[in-house]
Amino acid sequence: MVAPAVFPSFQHAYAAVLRHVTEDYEFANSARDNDSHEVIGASFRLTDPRQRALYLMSRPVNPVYHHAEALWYLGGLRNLDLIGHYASRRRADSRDGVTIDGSSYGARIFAPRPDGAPSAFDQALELLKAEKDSKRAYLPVFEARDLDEIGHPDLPCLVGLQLLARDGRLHMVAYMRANDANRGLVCDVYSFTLIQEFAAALLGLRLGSYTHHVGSMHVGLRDLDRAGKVLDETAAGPDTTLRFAAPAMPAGTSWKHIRTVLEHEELLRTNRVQYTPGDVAALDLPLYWQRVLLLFEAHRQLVNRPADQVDQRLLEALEPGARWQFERRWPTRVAPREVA
Ligand code: 5HM
Repeated sequence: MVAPAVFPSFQHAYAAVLRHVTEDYEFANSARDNDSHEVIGASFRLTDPRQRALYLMSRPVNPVYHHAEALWYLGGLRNLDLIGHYASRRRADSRDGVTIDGSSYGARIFAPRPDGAPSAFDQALELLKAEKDSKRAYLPVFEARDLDEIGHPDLPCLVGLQLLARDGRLHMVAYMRANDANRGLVCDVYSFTLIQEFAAALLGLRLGSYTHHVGSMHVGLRDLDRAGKVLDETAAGPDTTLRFAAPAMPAGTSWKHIRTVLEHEELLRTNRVQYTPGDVAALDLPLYWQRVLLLFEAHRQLVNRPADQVDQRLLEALEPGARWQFERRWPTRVAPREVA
C-alpha cells in the first residue's frame, strides 16, 4: 500500500505530476481527438491547501479566472454569464449557449436539489456538526445520467468531493475520473481547495490537508513543450512559492460575504459600476474578499481601457501574489514591479 505523495504547495505537486506524466507515462492515446500521454491512478496530498497558487514565469495563470470559477461554483450556477465572461473557451462546453451541464459542479454541490431538499453541501455540513468523526460527508458530482449520451460534450471530470473533520481540522479528498495535468488540474485544485477553506470557516475548523485522486492523469501532446519549460524552471530555479505569503480566508467568512462578492462581480461584469480601492474598502467585506473584488475591477479596466489608463492604485491594492500573476499574465498591460 502506497500513501499519496505529500507536497508543501500545489506548485510542488504540479511539477511532480507533470514530470510523472511526461517521463513515466503508461499510455499514448487520443480519446476524443486529444492526443495525450497518460498514467492510470495518480494521487497527491497538499499539507497546506492555501498554497494553491502558481508563481512561475513558464506558466502564467489568471487569478481573475481562478476566483471567477470558484465563485461560480459557490454560487451554485449553471449559467455561462459569469464563467464565460472570464474564459470564453468555457462557452464551447455549452450545448445551448446559455448553460453548462456537466462541469457546473457548483450546481450539483451548492444549489438546492430539484426535489426541494437542501444542497448536498448544506447536508454534509449538518452531518459533520452532528457526528464530527463522520466519513459520510461526500458531495457527489458525477451521476449515472451523465453516461446517457455517447459523445456528450461536457461530462463532469469531478466525481465528487469528501469532507473529513479530524482533530479540529477540515480535510478534503477530491476524486476525479480524469484530469489534464497542465490545464484542468491547475484550476481544479485552486477551486476545490478554496471550497475546502470556505467549508472549514463555516464549520469553525482549521484548514486540514487536501488529497487529490485521479483515474486518468494525462498531458496533451500539444502541451509537452510548455510542460518541459515548467520542469526546467522548477528544477533549476529558486522556490518561487516562498515569494508570497498565502492569504488566509477569514475565519468569519459566511455565505453573506460570498453573496456580496457575487452581487458586485455582476455589477462590474455588466459595466454598471466602476470602483476605486476606496469604494471597495467601504463595502461590508473583510480585506480578503475586498481583494477578490478588486481582481474583477482590475479585469474590467483591462478589457475596457487602454493600458495607460488602468488605475495603478488599484493594481497596487491587489493581493501581492495576484499582482505578480497579473504582470505575467498581461505583460504588455501591467508594468512589472520589483519583488523582494
Ligand atoms: O474526453 P473527456 O471528457 O475526458 O475530456 C475532458 C478533458 O478535460 C480531459 O482532458 C479532462 O482531464 C479535462 N478536464 C479537467 O482536467 C475537464 C474538466 C471539466 O469537467 C475539469 N478538469 N474540471
